Amino acid sequence: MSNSSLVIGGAFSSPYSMKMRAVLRYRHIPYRWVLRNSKWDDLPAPPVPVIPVLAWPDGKGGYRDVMVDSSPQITRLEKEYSNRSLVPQDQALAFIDFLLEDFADEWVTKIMYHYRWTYEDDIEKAGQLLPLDQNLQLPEAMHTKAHDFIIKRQVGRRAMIGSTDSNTHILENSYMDTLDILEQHFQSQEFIFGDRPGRTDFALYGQLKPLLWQDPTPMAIAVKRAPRVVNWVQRVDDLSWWEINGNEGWVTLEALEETIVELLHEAGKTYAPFMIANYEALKSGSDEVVCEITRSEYRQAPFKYQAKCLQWIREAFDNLSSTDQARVEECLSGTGCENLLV
Ligand SMILES: N[C@@H](CCC(=O)N[C@@H](CS)C(=O)NCC(=O)O)C(=O)O
Repeated sequence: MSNSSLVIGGAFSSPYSMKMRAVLRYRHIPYRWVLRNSKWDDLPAPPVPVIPVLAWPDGKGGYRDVMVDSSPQITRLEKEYSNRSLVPQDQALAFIDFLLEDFADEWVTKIMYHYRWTYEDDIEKAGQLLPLDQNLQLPEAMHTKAHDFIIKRQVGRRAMIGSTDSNTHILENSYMDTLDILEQHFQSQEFIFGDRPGRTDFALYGQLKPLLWQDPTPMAIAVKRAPRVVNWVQRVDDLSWWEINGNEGWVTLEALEETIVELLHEAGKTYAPFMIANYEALKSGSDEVVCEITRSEYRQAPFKYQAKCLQWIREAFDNLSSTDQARVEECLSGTGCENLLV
């Protein structure tokens, strides 16, 4: 076993694992892929038991450190490797990319979870496939047990993510709107911000891979409604072949495609009110987040990690120069995302 490269421990059906593996592939960073909890998994326990885990070798056959959470993982990789960067040099554009990355990670993930664990065909497919990541030779009786256990646990967590009967139309409408916007975008563009992928591309890919390329209910919708987006997901899975010239290839913020402005509006209608209400609920000690999304009431229990995400966004904005803050404000004005910054 080679212990000289980075190791990523994850699972095939995990959106964030796929996100990070696609980042490593595109960036030409050598890595070893390990299925978490399989016989190849030799990684120490991370601080929080989630995937993907990224582990740095210590040069003596062990690991120097391990970390979780895909956004900070990307940030650390940016510090350690300079080629094929995901972050534009224009700090204001980089901020917009960071914001939309978080929209994908924290909102689109609700849509992903909702479809996978609500409809029978999707539940059944996930229940059959997920246990096999750990062991292809799983004996049949254990496969059945794991299938039942995973389904029970994941369906039981639906409400925690926000996938309830009364929120269903909000999540599903947001899926359709996001597909329509992206389908239109890819009629003239390769990636979200021009001719090279950024953090938003990989975050969207992570959530859209299950939706458009794995789970039957949302996949059937996407093939009819947004075939270009399905094909784009297949591309982003492995962009090691995509040619990059230095720091070139990014759009300028002032010439952002109209479709990306629409995507910001989508985030401003859904993700932004949720993130703000979630933050406020935690601050006031309330046990429920209630907010209005597209004229409907959206409810779920508060989520600590997502309050941290909002804080990171506010810090990133505070760290911009006043010129760049003004450029970001101009870009976000009227989208609903500007409300995140106050
Ligand atoms: N914020 C993390 C999220 C990672 C995460 O939620 N991973 C899920 C699977 S995709 C997980 O490990 N959940 C633990 C569990 O289901 O018990 C990131 O950005 O990577």
